[in-house]
Amino acid sequence: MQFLRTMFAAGAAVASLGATAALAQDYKDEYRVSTVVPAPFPWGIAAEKWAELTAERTEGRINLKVYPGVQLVQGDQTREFTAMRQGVIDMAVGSTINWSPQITELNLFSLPFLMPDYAALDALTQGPVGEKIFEIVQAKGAVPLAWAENGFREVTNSKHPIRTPSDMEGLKLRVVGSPIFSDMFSAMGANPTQMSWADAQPALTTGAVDGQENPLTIYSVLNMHELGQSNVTLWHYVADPLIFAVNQQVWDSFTAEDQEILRQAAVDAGAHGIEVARKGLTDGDTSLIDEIKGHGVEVISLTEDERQAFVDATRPVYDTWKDKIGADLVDMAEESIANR
Ligand code: X2X
Repeated sequence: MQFLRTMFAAGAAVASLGATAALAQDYKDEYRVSTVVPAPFPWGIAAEKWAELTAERTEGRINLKVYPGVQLVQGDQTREFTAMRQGVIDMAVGSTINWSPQITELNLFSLPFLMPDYAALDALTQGPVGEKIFEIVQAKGAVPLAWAENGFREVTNSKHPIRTPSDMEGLKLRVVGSPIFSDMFSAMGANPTQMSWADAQPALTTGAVDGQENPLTIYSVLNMHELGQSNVTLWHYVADPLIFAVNQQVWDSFTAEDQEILRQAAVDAGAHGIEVARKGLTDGDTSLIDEIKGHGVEVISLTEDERQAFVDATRPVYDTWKDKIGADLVDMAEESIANR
């Protein structure tokens, strides 16, 4: 019996080798990895680390090259996922926000005030919700491997401090090209304008918009205080994790051994990226916030009541989008967060 079992296992192994027929010599010279921002933003650092670890561990068999600025889709970050699925892009380290036009469920992370802290974010990405999200991404045609982080998105502007929804009135704010963001800022009384990241930077420089929302790491690397963004409100309303993913055919072209190396390299690069993304913002280390304050920027932390006013103002958007995302998934997320 043992002999038969061994024979069967050997047969299956040979059959599966024949089926995939992935041979390292068929590999491309370079695999193109899309990101929105380059190093030294934590996002770009995560992608570069993935490339570095992959090259090292495959002894150069797999060579990733990072293309920041979503240049492979002419800067249109909302087309990144489609381009990866179609093979225009081999791989990406992409924001859940930017892939949400194709994968509605990714709007989960953009539900206003769903995640109160980093433990809540981790409870989602590292728990059953994260697994479910990866199944959904896989079903949409790309192979998800690991998580990294853009971060909690804070609102900044050049006009005045924001403490209440009424402070939002009339502010012209750049938002990402994902409909839930327009809905949220309209609900708060602001004047949101959808723009790609490529267009956002000149719009901030010329004052065509009054403000924007992005993680503080983005604010800091770009020196947004020099662009007149002198008011920062820490409200932690949403956070966008990043997903490392690979086009399905590209993935299938790798040997099982190399697939595993690529996956583990993404996990390790993601862990590094998350550490960098949280530096100066967590564990009693407020050095990044202090650095921003040091430029004369007014940095406001909301009281519990002030925060609640924003929660209330955006609740109708939460409810509408809960249905669009799928109430079951949102329920699962709320439960994971409650039990974190
Ligand atoms: O466009 C943005 O604000 C950015 C850079 O954060 C994303 O790509 C989601």
